[in-house]
Amino acid sequence: MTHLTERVGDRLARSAAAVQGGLASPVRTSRMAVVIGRMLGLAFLICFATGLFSHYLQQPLPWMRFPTQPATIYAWTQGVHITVGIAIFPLLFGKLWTVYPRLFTWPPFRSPRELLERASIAVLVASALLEPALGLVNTYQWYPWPFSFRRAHFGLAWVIVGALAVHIAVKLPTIIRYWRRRRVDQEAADRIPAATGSRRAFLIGIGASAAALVTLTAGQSFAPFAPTNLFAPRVKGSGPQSVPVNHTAKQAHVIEAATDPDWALTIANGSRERMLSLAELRAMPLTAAELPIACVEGWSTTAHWRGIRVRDLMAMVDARPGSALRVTSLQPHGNYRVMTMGDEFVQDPTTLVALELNGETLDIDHGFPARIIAPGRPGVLQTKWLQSIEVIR
Ligand SMILES: Nc1nc2c(c(=O)[nH]1)N[C@H]1C(S)=C(S)[C@@H](COP(=O)(O)O)O[C@H]1N2
Ligand SMILES: [Mo]
Repeated sequence: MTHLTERVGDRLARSAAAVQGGLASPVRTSRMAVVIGRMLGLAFLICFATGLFSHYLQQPLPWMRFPTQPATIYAWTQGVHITVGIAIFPLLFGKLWTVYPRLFTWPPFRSPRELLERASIAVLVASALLEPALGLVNTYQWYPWPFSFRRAHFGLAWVIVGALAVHIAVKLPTIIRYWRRRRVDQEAADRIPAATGSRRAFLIGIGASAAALVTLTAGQSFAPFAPTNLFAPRVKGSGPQSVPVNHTAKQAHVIEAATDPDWALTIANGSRERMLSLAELRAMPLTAAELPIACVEGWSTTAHWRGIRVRDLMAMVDARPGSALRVTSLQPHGNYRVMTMGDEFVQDPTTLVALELNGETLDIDHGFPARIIAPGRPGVLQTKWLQSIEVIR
């Protein structure tokens, strides 16, 4: 019996070795795995950092304070997040192409260390494939799953970072050994000159795919790329008043409430409450500001806004400086109906209840009669079709 299992084991090991031999290629080297691996590692770290920034802006921990200036800070970090996230695809496929013959190693592990290594790689590969795919689908405004995108994307990000830490720790000797091009490598290349050429071609291929993807999509976030934005879902300068719209007034079921001639904005601080009609708001001193709408989905557009400073409005109900606010939309339901704003944003002199966009009265799809526009915040927090603003602490 033991004899039989040994023979089967031998057979498997030999076939696995044969498969791996057949898949051997000059690009499938440890050096290549390290070269692509460190680019991927950097890309994941950039996405992780910018992703945390975006997540906590939307769901801050009590002690958190955020920069409000430069006003475009979120447009930048989120533009980088989406652009680098898209470039991850060719890097990831290149890396998997380089290392996948190791799938056929037999026996699958020989020591607890190898088991840990392979398990962490399985988790890493699965989550590293799923995470950018979820994000990409999200940029096309398609949410075909029942769970919250942000919570899933956030959770998976920690899984990737954890699995990556284990992977790097386990592979550290290899990483150090192949970090720099080595003499051994050079000698091998001298013997088979074709190998260096094909390795270079492989890397150029990955680089070119990443560059092409970035060139064809980054225009949604970065103006210089706008002329070559062929694939990204959002185009700068499109939409009413030259600003794209995510959810129209019709989709949000607010047309009736937003066009009601008796509409008034409620501002409240405890029992101090005031109602301001559109005419009263228009009669107040208006502040102008150049501010971007920077959607979590990656596109951004800077526009010219005019409206009343939120801090001036709140002073009318004696809100003390340092107050945080709850802003409620006329929208009857939906995730963006209620938004909270920390005091750093309330105090910024460019945080406005906007009445005008690019020199005209707000279009109904941009939040008529009044919307919030604040510097340095994700689009989801730029509440449209305002109903009330209340002090919460
Ligand atoms: N009440 C409400 N406000 C909202 C939304 C919404 O669906 N309802 N969408 C948000 C999102 S996701 C973005 S990106 C911006 C888009 O603003 P725009 O349509 O004026 O470009 O508005 C935000 N404000
Ligand atoms: Mo958005």
